[in-house]
Amino acid sequence: MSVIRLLVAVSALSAATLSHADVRQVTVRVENLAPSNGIAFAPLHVGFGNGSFDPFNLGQTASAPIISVAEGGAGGAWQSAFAATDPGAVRGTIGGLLLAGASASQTFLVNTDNHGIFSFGTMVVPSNDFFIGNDSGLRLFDQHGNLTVNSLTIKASGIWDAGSEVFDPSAAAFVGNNSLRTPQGSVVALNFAELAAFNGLTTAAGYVFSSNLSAATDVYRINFEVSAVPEPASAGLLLSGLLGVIGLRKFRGVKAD
Ligand SMILES: [Ca+2]
Ligand SMILES: [Ca+2]
Repeated sequence: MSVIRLLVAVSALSAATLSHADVRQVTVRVENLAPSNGIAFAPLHVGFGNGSFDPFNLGQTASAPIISVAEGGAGGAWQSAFAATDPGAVRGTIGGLLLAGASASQTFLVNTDNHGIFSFGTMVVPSNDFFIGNDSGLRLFDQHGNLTVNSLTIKASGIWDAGSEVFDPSAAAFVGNNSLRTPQGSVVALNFAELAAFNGLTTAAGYVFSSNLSAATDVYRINFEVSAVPEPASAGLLLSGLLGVIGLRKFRGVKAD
């Protein structure tokens, strides 16, 4: 390879590095704010997409993706439907079972230009089919790639009932046999009052449940923190390697072909 070709390669490398200007490192931190011995949350399913994935709507029958979140928390259909609708989305699942007072976090590389819309969902336990999630995608960045939303706090009044499984403590996750279910055939609605019907039951984590919720009780927080993407170490190494080759050829008097 000639020195000129090497220099062209170096220029291309610089251009590739510059094209990462719209990519941000986003750390998502989640926290269960509910009263102690109250509600817990399944791992949080998240995605940064283009806004095309919309798993549920208030007043409509719950889709299979949101049922997979609301009835058991596994969210497999939520993740696969997200991937099918928006193949370029960055998706993940944060934490494990999140008891009151607990937190968890995960970092994602997000292209703020075309995948800056945040979607989330997770099951509320104990319940048959309750969840938190956003009915509409949340745009996190402005046109310059700056974060415009630092945190989201969800109140008890923002807890959804998927309307897909009949209330039955013996079939409810965290207090009963989650593999049992009776279809409800209703629609997605806001509902936190039903959670009090689980009061006094012993949970899978060993505590006696007491919901202690009013509409204004904060139950969950999602924080976003952004940092610049570090220069890829591999690109730096490649660059110094190319420059090294140029130097070595000059030192050896290798003729440029
Ligand atoms: Ca929706
Ligand atoms: Ca229900």
